[in-house]
Amino acid sequence: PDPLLSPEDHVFRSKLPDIPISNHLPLHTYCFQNLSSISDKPCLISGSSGKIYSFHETHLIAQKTAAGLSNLGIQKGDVIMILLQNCAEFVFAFMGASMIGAVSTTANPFYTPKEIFKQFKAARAKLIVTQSQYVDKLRDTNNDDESFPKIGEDFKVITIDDPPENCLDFSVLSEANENEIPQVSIQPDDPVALPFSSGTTGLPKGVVLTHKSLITSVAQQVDGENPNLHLKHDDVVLCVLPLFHIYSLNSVLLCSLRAGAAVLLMHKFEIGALLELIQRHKVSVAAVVPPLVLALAKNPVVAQFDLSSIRVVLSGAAPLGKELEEALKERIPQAVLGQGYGMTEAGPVLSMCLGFAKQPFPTKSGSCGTVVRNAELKVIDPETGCSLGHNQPGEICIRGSQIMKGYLNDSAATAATIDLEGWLHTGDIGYVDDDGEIFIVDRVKEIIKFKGFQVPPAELESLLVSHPSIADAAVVPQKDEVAGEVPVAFVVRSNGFELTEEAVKEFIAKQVVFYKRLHKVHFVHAIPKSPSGKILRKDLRAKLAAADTQ
Ligand code: 4UV
Repeated sequence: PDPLLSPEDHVFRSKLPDIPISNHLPLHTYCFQNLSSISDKPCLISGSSGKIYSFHETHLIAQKTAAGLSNLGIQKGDVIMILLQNCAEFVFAFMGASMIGAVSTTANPFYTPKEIFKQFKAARAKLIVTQSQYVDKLRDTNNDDESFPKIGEDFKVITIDDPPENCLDFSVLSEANENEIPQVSIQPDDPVALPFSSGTTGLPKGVVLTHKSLITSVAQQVDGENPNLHLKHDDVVLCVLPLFHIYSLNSVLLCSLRAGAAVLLMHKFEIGALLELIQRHKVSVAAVVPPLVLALAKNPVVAQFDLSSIRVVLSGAAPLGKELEEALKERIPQAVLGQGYGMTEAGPVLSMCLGFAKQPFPTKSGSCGTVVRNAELKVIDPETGCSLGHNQPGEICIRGSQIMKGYLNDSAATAATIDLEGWLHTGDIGYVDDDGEIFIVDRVKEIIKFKGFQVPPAELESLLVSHPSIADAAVVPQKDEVAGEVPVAFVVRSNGFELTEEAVKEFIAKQVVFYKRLHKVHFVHAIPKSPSGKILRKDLRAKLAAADTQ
């Protein structure tokens, strides 16, 4: 069949009309487009120090950082790695890089040296902005890899606090002369952000997000006469979710910058500090993940704080149970509580609750919102590829200018995710109800989500089979009350070896960030596989579910 001819497609659209989107601009120009009218308003608030940067200061320091990066040799198209907890410097580095046409790859500072360098190498980063406490990970002496790059020689390291040996202080960036920013011409299709995601299968890959994709995504959320996510100048938006993940980077930071709302930066989650900051700074919009909803809904300490300033709670990155949603509604009755549904590759937002709109629509609990405006969404039968109508579950696909350009240096993975008609296949199973609301019911892709963090099974499987006593292995998600899902392994021992569950768990724990650790190891005689050699994950998941109910 001709892939370009599919007149029968059932396509779902937003209830909001399409709007003109300024996605011909560079991202920083778009985000700071309204600067003159909000210049003195608070832009960034540091939760730990209380320091406030106005929009003018934020823009100026970003410009200085742009000049500083350029002084250090960073040019258009070069990649810098941001390895930071949430802080103002994260914003300066990201926006500064954008201003010179450079690209930011964001990584979790809790990653192990191995995980950091895998991403660093794949992204071909030239410089890392980090905290002094993480620099030891960047000079990992245990690594036997001869090609291991060296600080100062092969790449530069900048720390936002006292720089250790061979590292530079952040002031080389933030105190540079903003008049020395090189003139660069930035095209809409040029990359600006390079988060990593394993997508529907395999290992983490660089997701190329362009100026056009991010502007489109932000505009779909906060632009127009009736924005889908109505952020106001006097809003204080909670930024406790890590900025290295696209959810917080896009829907919290970039959307707030564009809309002129203040961002309250918290470098880590701690319930007491969080509640105290919400109360002190009168947080009005809170972007959260389901485990945070759980804490806010159930932790008794919440009752001691005044949360009456909150008017919007956005939950995303993992399924939110109806019961939990109802429980939080009782605690914060004045707030609109709803979900966003995102995927790194989708730019990331596919759908958002229309209860957040300036002129809100009624919405149902359990829904992930309605497809964003200026985009098309369809649900396809995973077997036939045919698009389905209302209330029929199938694979969710999205099309629009917001989706990624592709995976970095991986045209095969890109072609397997974005089809010839430009539809991005999410690997999520869901349906659209009669009111246009999206409900996610399952996932056909491999990914495991621990508290919204990605755990790619293929990564753990490749580590497992590198163990001399393991012949074969498969990793699948198991449902978990608090984390949503946890990774568990099925392992085939090599003949004649005594290998314990503890030994396997420890072997993995040493090599991965905390949320990728195995919660259980089941020893089996063989891993079920299809004739073509694919792990039958569904069978393994079913096995776990059956064991759970016994
Ligand atoms: O690639 P990723 O880690 O990306 C995300 C992004 C979530 C966002 C982003 C912006 C928002 O405004 C927002 O509300 C949420 O998580 O993982 C993508 C996969 O996570 C699952 C689903 O399987 C995606 O393909 N997921 C994301 N959001 C939801 C979800 C949700 N609301 N309900 C169920 N699953």
